[in-house]
Amino acid sequence: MNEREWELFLAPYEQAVDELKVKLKGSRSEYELEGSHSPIEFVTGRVKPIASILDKAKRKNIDMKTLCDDMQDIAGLRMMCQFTDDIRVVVNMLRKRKDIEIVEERDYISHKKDSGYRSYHVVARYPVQTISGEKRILVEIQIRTLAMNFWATVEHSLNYKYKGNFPETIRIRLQRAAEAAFRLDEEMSLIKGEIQEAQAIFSRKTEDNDRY
Ligand code: 0O2
Repeated sequence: MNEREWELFLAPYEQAVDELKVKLKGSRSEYELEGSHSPIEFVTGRVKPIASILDKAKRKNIDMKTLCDDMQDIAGLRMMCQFTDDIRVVVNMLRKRKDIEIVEERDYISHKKDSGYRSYHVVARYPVQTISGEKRILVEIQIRTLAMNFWATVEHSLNYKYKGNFPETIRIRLQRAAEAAFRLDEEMSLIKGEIQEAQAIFSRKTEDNDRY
């Protein structure tokens, strides 16, 4: 594909990411307006860079003709949660949405990857309205805690540096760090009530200050 063809191919993916970011951030605002704990801390999204698409296609032997069906994460959203329990709430919320059709779920929390990676992946079809009609494209939504996200972000950067071939010491340290992140989530879950109470007081105080 030349530059123009890539631009055309990726346009609906850009649109899907932009639209879903607005919608999912909107859900967070709804919780805030209700004054209840938001299971969504923040939402990010990206369209996979062309170089990464080509790289992954080569690595996984994906034909460019079937790219839109065989590569599920060209459009990617991430939903970060404060607590592990929030992930289930977010997934249930996604299951109830009428604007996406879930085609697959991958639970890398109950079944962590060998690397130590933990996250919950939801693959869904999302209809994008284009001038030539509706395009139902695949989006991958990764749901994880802040601690899981910290680990994955750091590991991803190191992966880029070492191209997947980590020296043994780093591989082991990363696995240990993943377990430490998991334990951090467990510890935080044990004082979830306390934290939420404090956050509610803090946000009321901030609102009062904002009035002046
Ligand atoms: P990006 O966009 O740079 O993050 P595969 O790619 O073979 O692992 P597959 O079938 O595409 O697997 O699906 P999977 O594993 O459900 O989702 C792949 C995406 O999950 C990756 O995208 C990462 O975002 C994330 N991921 C999966 N395993 C790991 C891991 O061990 N460490 C980190 N940091 N992230 C992981 P990409 O393709 O790597 O691209």
